[in-house]
Amino acid sequence: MLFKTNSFKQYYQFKDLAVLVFIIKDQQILLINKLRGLGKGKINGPGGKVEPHESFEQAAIRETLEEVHLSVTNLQESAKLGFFFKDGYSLYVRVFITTNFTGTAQASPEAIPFWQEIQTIPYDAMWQDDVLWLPEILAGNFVEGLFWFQEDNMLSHQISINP
Ligand code: 6OG
Repeated sequence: MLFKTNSFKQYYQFKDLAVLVFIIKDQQILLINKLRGLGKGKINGPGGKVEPHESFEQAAIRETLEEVHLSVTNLQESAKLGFFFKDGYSLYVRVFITTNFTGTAQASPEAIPFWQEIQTIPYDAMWQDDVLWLPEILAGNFVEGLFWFQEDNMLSHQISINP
């Protein structure tokens, strides 16, 4: 799949497409302990890969329901991120934020959800890129970013805020 970023004026090819969803309630954010897949053992938001013939938004709604049993609406697209791994894998991720949801967060085989104060997001337990863009989108900014990884280690990055 080819994607062009507004800010980097270049096309990039990605192996997989995925989504992340951050639900905000009062001054809290819904995070998960990821139990399987890429980033297993890390803290992240609900999300996962986009299936064929599904839009990014449909994937965001489906993954949030599957992983934490919450129905989300009014998703705001907040970031477009590209990840390139040394082993050749690459992933394009669209990130959504919402304050609109119904249900009570419940664990699934993929995730253990928990509400965290936004002021104390545990960045040390998350992917290394998160601290670079999550505070920006929580502040209402739109982010485009490209990140190069060797396994869990970020080697370099390019970020554009409100491109
Ligand atoms: P599944 O394996 O669950 O899809 N993901 C990342 N998230 C962040 N914040 N940083 C990264 O840096 C990530 N790499 C992948 C996107 C993978 C899920 O993991 C997220 C998807 O929600 C490298 O199907």
